[in-house]
Order: sequence, then C-alpha cells, then structure tokens
Amino acid sequence: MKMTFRWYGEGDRIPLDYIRQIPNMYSVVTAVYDVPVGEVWSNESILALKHAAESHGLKMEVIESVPVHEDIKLGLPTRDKYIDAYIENIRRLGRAGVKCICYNFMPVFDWTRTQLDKVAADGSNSLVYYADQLAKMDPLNGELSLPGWDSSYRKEDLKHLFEQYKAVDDEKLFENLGYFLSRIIPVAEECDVRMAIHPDDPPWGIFGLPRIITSEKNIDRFLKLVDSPYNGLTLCTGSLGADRNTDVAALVRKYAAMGRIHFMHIRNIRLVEGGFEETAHDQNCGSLDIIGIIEALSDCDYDGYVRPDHGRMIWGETGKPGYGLFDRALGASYINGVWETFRRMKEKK
Ligand SMILES: [Mn+2]
Repeated sequence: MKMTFRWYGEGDRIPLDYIRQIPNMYSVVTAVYDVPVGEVWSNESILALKHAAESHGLKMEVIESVPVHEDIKLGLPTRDKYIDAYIENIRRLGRAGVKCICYNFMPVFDWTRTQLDKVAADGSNSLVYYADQLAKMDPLNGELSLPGWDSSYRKEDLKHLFEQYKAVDDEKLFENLGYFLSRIIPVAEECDVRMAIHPDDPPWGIFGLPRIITSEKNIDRFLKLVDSPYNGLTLCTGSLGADRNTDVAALVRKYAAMGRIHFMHIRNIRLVEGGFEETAHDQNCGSLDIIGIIEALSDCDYDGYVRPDHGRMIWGETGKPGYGLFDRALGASYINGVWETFRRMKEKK
C-alpha cells in the first residue's frame, strides 16, 4: 500500500511542507487545473507539478483526474479528437513518471452532495446527501452550484446537454465507455499507466441522467469491456457504500484479488434515512466496515495507491469542502495504523 494525499497544485492552501509531515506519505495525487476539459496538458505544467512534489520528498505517481469530455460520454462524432487529446495526456503523464490515472464517466455532474457544511453534534462539519434536499434542486434554473462540478456551464449550455443526454440510456453509456476504453487502454499498456475509473457518486442516477459505475454487476461488466489489468478501478468506499445493499469489503477483496484495484479512496459515511453523511474515517464513526476493507487489502497484499478521501472540517479549519488538512491527516494515520497492524499479524502467521 502506498499512501497518497490529494494536492490541488500551487493554488492549494495546504502546503506540500505540511503534506510531507504526515507519516508514511509517499505521493501527491494532483492534476493540471488550468486547461479546459478535452485539451492536451502542457509538458511544462505537468513537470512543474512533479518538480514541486519531488522537491518536498514526495512522488507524483497518481493523477486525479484527467477528465473525460462530454462528447466522449455522449458518443458524438467529435469524440475522436477528444480521445486523441486524452491519449496524448496519457503519453505525457507516463513520460513524467505517472503510474495511475483516476477518471470518471459520470454525465455532466461529478460527485454530488446537497449540503457542504452540515454541522455534527461535536461541532465539526461535513458533506451530506439527503434525497429530500436533492428533490428540491433544479439543475436547469441557473442557480444550482455543486462541488466538483464545472459551474462554468451557462444555463443554455446545460439545457442543451440535458437534451443530448435524452438519447443516452445506461446501455448507450456503456457502449460509449467501451469505445473510449478500446482506444485508450492499449496506449495505457504501452505507457505502463494504470487507468482507474472512479465509481459514480452517489451510485445512482441523478436529475434523470444515466449512471453506470454503480454496483458489483456493473463493475464486472465494466472490467470485461477491455479485459486488461490496465483497465482498473479507483475503489471509492464512500461512493459504493452509499448503496446499503453493497458490501464494500467483499468488493475490495474480490477486485484486489483480481489485481484490478489500482487506487483506493478510503472514507466512512453514516447511512441515514434517504441519504448519507460523511464522517471521520474511523470504523466506529460511520456505517462502513473500514477495518474489514483494510483487512481485505492486506490479505491480498495490495501494493497500489491509497488516499484518505474527504474529511470533515475540524479544529476551526476552513477551505475546500472535504479537502481540509486536519481530518484527512487523521484519516491517513488511522488507515496506516490499521494496515500496519494487519501486516504485523500476517508476518507472525
Ligand atoms: Mn472518491
């Protein structure tokens, strides 16, 4: 297991000096943020990130994300030029020493929450998703703003996108994903860069848009679209675990044993009526079997990347929702501690 931490580049208010002080920190997880979706990243920007990380004793082996242009997800005739640009990004990142690229295939919206600062009993705050709040949101009224979402869409553009997605159901989205993979995975193999799709978050359709990376059945189907070890997963425990029928630890065991998990996002959530609340990473703070998940990774001798996913805001910290320093650092230490305990037990057997 290699511990990593998301870093939003020089604009991140959390300095690399602080990130390197988290015990066992190996690599940053970052991206080039100044290029529109679908364009080629400059070598200068890629190398500037790498040099910044390395000058602080950290690697830059994981990129999150290289975003996928909507025309690729929609399967439009223009998709090939965007896939060509995507392939060039894989090549450039591979040359810069990147080993793993996280991406997702969610139409229009990235991860979705209904509130970013829900205050808990202990005074901390975190991201939450409540179905009744979502039902009151209208993505087309021009007022909606969601985290992780390209709010640069103009109202008319968004209406047009929603119109286009009327022709794309889950089957069609799978077909478009298959086309994309059939073109990029051979390049990923050649460049020794593992592609790691992030599950849809939450793992169900929102606002009438299709979503497919949601369940064991669909992930099985995804892995078979191109049956290569380079076509793998970012297994995000909090995303898949939002469906109370999903046994996340069992999925980690299954896909880690297959060698198809390249990147783990570990966080805990508390399942509540009609939704979920993000909590501290610790087993007892939420509904997920975090210890069982880490045990499964240890049993499979997982040697891919792990990062503490979203944390709460604690100790008065403010900043990017989900991406403060303090709670994610606590999460990294908790994950390290559980992992090291399982490794010690395994050595003794
Ligand atoms: Mn995640």
